[in-house]
Amino acid sequence: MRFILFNDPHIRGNAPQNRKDNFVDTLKNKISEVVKIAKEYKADYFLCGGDIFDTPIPSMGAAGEIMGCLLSAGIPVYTVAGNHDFYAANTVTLTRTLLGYSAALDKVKLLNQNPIILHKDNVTVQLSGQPYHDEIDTEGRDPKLDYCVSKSPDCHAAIHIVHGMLMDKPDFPGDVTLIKNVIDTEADITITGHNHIGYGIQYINNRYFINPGSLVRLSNHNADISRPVGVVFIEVEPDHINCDFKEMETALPGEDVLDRSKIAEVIAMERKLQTFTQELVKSTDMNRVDVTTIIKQAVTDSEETESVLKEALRRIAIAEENLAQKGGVA
Ligand SMILES: [Mn+2]
Repeated sequence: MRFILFNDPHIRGNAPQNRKDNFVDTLKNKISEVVKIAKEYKADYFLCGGDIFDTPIPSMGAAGEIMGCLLSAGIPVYTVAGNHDFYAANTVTLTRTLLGYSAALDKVKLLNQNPIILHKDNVTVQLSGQPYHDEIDTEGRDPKLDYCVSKSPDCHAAIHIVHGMLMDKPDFPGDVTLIKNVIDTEADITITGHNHIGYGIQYINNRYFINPGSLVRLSNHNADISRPVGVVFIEVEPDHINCDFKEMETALPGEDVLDRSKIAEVIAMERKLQTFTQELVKSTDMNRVDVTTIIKQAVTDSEETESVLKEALRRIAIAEENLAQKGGVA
């Protein structure tokens, strides 16, 4: 059974800051190449680590064209919802997003912790996933809840896809889960999105951990400019698993598509934001500063306040949705 994995394509109708090319054309070229590769490889399934779309409701023209190209391969697409795919880390809002709509029309298949079983010829694969949520990777959360699964003895391989910040090394400023802390998973292949730089294909204790990085370069960080952009071939045979990275031909050199002159500006801005965040954390006893966390920490645990908390989170999701529709944030 053969899979093509691509991560975080962030399909959108406008260009990220500092891209020098026509970004929609670049996305179309990338997805066309993914389709070409999948046909040549005779892939049975596409896998995606989440953030298929850059916002819950991206430009319909661009999304229709690019998704139309992907679906023209006639190969089922399995994915999990990433933080960009829905509002306020609240999966309830998925029904109001393009990803939810695509899933309702069976154009993409959304994975969750209840595994599905795929059969082809004499191979059986268990496939499950964990969408993004606002507790994932945070201190105090048992990472096994999101990253570790049990494998059915009837399967040749178990694959689990998570939209979370799994890393091989702790060199990221925000919430991170390290591979060594989820090494007990029974999944033969753990795939993660979310971290756009990726950590490639790691083979540890007879298990694969894979994040090839996002299908497009979205930031002008040095690591994003210099990394190879590509997909991963995954083949499951009765007694063997094979995973290979393939660099994309349509990925132009980072220098050609990202404006390096803005790097210093971005780094200075990030430093300022980090200092501001640290000050806020110090003065308030909070360890995270996104709005849903602030509200959760402000409301103490009791039955009475639980309904208040739910209502507040519901209203934040609606506010984010309204803002996004007005082109504010997403
Ligand atoms: Mn992403």
